[in-house]
Amino acid sequence: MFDSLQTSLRSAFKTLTGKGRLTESNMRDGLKLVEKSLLEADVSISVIRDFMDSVTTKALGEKVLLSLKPHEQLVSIVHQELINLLGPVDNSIKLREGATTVIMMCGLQGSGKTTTCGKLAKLLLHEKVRPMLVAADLQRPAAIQQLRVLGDSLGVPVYWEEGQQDPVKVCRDAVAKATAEGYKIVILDTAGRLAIDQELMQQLRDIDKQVQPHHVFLVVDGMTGQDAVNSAAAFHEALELDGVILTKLDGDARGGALLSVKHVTGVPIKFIGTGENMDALEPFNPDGMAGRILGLGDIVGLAREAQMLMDQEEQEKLRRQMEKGQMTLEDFRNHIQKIAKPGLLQKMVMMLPGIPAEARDALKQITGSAEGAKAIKRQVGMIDSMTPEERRNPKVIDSTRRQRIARGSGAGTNEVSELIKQFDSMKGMMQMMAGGDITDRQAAMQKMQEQMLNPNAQMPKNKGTTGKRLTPKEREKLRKDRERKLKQKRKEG
Ligand SMILES: Nc1nc2c(ncn2[C@@H]2O[C@H](COP(=O)(O)OP(=O)(O)OP(=O)(O)O)[C@@H](O)[C@H]2O)c(=O)[nH]1
Ligand SMILES: [Mg+2]
Repeated sequence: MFDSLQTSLRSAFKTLTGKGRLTESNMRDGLKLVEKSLLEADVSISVIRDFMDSVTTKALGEKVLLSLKPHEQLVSIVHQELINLLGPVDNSIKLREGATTVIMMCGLQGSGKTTTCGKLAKLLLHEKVRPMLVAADLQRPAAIQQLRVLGDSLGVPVYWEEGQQDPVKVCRDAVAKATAEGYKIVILDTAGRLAIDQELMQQLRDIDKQVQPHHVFLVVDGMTGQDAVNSAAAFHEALELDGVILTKLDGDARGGALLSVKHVTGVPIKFIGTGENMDALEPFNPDGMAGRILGLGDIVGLAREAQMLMDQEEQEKLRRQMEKGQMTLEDFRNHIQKIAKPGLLQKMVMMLPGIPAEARDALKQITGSAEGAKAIKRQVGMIDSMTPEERRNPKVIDSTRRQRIARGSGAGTNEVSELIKQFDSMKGMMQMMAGGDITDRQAAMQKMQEQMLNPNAQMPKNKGTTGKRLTPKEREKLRKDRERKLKQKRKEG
């Protein structure tokens, strides 16, 4: 996601690292590079101008110039401004109490409306809300069929009318039926056009007027940059949108549409589409997205992806096990099997903080490849060859047992040792993730990355519940040291 923007921003910040003392002039050089990165990402000029104004004012402030790590300060200023630019967002869908909520999807041809209807339906199912989909695209002969196939695969009913020419009537009838049958949500899949034309807008306005949807979401192809933003403005004028859904951010989208659309139209981004399959819709979260753009990671997004894999009960069980460091190889097997879903591991890797671009590419390859899936299968095979006792307590696995497990699963004995080692360090990290506050979790993340990048590295064993966390006293001392140095620096400067 936004690989080129990430790389160019990173090199902008890099110009400031290692500078002995920061002056207004070298900060301005760094800022120019930030501006260039945004231009290259096809962000709208007016957005860049406003964005750079506020970043510059803050970055040239005395506090930054005097700080010990100006480059980190600039990252943090840009981070905060990105969040301001993208947010705030409320990505809940307000359901009407005891009545049917109607959502209308609209957008240009091929932007991803139909696919997104399916993804949204899946998300709602996960929330235990059963929606009805409505085939209101009568423009393209195959459109109804496309939605019906999607609905079938999700187990969601699709409303359609054979031979009907009038999309307004289809929507009206569908909403009447859904209301009568007590559906909580109806999603209207409307037709797209190659470009905005009067006929399309009139059709959408007619649906809007006669059906009065409670939400109108515009689906925008995130790969299209500035054009997308211009069309969004036109849709907003005609329909008064309440949210944008940006799709195809998994590809080589440059980021222009994402960074411009809220600022230019004033309409918030509600969801983002990150793939072709039905799971690939995420509630939009400005903090997480700003973090991902800067390579700082998206902890919230990561946690959410993990949560989507399990139901509440499983989650609670896992949390308790993690907290107590009681996870067994059996649990480990169940979890890696779930993570082995195509594309999921890859997506999660992309949300991890602080991975350098080259390493990210390598990880993307591994996690997206058939090899990655095969490796997981082998691990599952080894665990399957263990006795219940061995799964509960891998410490009992001596060399005889190791040989038996290896024979049973067709793996090498060294692979069995490797698996146990990996499980041990993971258990420690999980314990940190479950028990600690945000700093602990970030530290655990960092460990996990090191482990991924260098699987042979020895992981620190986790002791007690807090891992290697500093005591409040130690932290206080560090803080005082920092302040003293800063004061000293000010005096010298
Ligand atoms: N990679 C990727 N592909 C997507 C995403 N969303 C949609 N697509 C693909 O984009 C293509 C068009 O999607 P549709 O959902 O048919 O688009 P539409 O807006 O309904 O198109 P029309 O009905 O013709 O106007 C399909 O091949 C989808 O699989 C996404 O988030 N990522
Ligand atoms: Mg469609």
